[in-house]
Amino acid sequence: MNRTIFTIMALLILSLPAAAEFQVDLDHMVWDRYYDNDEVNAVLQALHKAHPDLTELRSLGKSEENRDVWLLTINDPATGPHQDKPGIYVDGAIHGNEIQATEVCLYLAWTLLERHDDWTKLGELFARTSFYIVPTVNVDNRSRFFEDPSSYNIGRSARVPHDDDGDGLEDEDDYDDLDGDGEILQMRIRDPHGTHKTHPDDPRVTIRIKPGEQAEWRLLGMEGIDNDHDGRINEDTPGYLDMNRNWGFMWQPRYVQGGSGNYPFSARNTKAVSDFLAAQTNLCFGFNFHNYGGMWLRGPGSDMSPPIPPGDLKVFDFLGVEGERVVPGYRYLIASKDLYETHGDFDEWMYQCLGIYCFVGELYMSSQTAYRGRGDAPNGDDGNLWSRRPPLVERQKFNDALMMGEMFRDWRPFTHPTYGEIEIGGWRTFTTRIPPTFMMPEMLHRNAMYVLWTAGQAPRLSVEITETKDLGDGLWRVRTRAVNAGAIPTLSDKARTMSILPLDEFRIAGDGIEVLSGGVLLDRWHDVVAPVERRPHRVPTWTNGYGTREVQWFVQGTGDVTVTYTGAKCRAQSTTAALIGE
Ligand SMILES: [Ca+2]
Ligand SMILES: [Ca+2]
Ligand SMILES: [Ca+2]
Ligand SMILES: [Ca+2]
Ligand SMILES: [Zn+2]
Repeated sequence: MNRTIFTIMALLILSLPAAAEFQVDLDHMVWDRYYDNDEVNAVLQALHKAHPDLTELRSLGKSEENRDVWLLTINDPATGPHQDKPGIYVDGAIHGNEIQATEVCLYLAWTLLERHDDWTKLGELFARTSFYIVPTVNVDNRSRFFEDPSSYNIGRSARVPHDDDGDGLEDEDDYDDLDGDGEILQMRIRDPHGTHKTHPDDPRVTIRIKPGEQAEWRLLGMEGIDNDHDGRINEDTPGYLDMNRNWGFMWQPRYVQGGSGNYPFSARNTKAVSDFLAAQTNLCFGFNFHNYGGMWLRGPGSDMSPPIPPGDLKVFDFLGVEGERVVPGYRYLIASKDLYETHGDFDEWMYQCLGIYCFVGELYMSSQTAYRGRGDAPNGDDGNLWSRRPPLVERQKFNDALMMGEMFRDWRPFTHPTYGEIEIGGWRTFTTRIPPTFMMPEMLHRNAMYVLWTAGQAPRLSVEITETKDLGDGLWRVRTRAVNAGAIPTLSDKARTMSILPLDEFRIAGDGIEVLSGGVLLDRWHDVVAPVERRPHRVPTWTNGYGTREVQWFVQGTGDVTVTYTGAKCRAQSTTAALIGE
């Protein structure tokens, strides 16, 4: 290269203004936008830096493409170590294209850390609860959603290479941004013998013809060419492993459950997250945020799964109904019965293997893009009325009135190497499964507040000694009671009946006493006790949501006695009384 030209070019490059660095300002966070992976990480770092005592930020592991899967632990150590308190786990974007799930996690973390000093009740909740937040499980595809030409339907899977079409090559025929507009949109071709026609009320809308009608178009799928010249287009896109079919309960091979992977936890991210969760025995509730439908989903996810015990159903139902209130429009549903059957889901594994209650939160309802006045019927039948999605003509009216038409890319001609003269257009990347940004703040707030409401239902025990009865000759009857002020039991029925975790313990201790017998007090009026056989100073038990647990001991001696209740998912509680003879 000519030296002068090189110098001029170097000067030109140097004189260009640097790309605006993203600066996190925690005091003025903006929530009507989407944060890409680098920005999410910057917010996490900023939260950690601003609250080093209240947070731990650590990578659970590296993804297929070597990105960190970050866990932000939020806990006030002044009120105890995080593992000694009931824990709430929240994650997002296990499907990489479901980007707003990450934003809910981020908003939750920000609310907890930035507002617990301002809101008294949040401060109380903050003091007694630990939060574990993994904003992005599928970091690879959520990153690529922003970086690569994309579509709301592209990027669900983990980027584990896979030969989808069995031609010996992996991931060889991806989508292509043919017109270079940075998005992967629809292709259509004019064809009188095709399947679709233009909607009479809106020329942008292409609808399926009814039998006997004259066709005008044939849809050709998403933008792409036959990259490997095998006669098919977009037949082997990167991936495919669905991280939400890769968990180790009722996992099924690919011929039963598409996308399940070669074996459970074969995706690096699911393995990393599961290792953390299995060791975190204080967790009492999990949220797994996805992006479509407006639902709080619980298991069973599959007809093969065992039924949920009645006690746990009560807990799910109580919490789920409240979830419908906090986020209006959401429905509390059973995944396998009300939606469809799946195998190897995250929430199923959480509940069935770890005994931790879990909801899938399906954020955003496209019914929110309806455009109707009082008494208006749905506008423009597109044959899609079974769903809650407004008809396409109506969505276009919403698009025009509220989004200046920016949600849809109008059809534009393109010369395709295989198809010839075609058109490219359609609903743009940040639409359809993703809400318009002006709807974000309310969506984030309502969903985060529901997580906090649920956290407020975590086991919260108090213990009291209800009786110290002097029976003479240094013999005492001591009765004690634990009261759970939360709706969530100290152990789920699943965890307890399947012995997933040891039972909680009520203990009595005192320097001057010998414990003769002890057991759960079943009926205090008729003295019905279920005595423990060995080591009577410790009575294994649990306490139901909004429930009580009473325990009785006979002890010999005098002096102070202390009763203590300990359990994996509740803060230890104790109280003391003096046994002093007459
Ligand atoms: Ca292939
Ligand atoms: Ca394009
Ligand atoms: Ca091909
Ligand atoms: Ca191929
Ligand atoms: Zn999903």
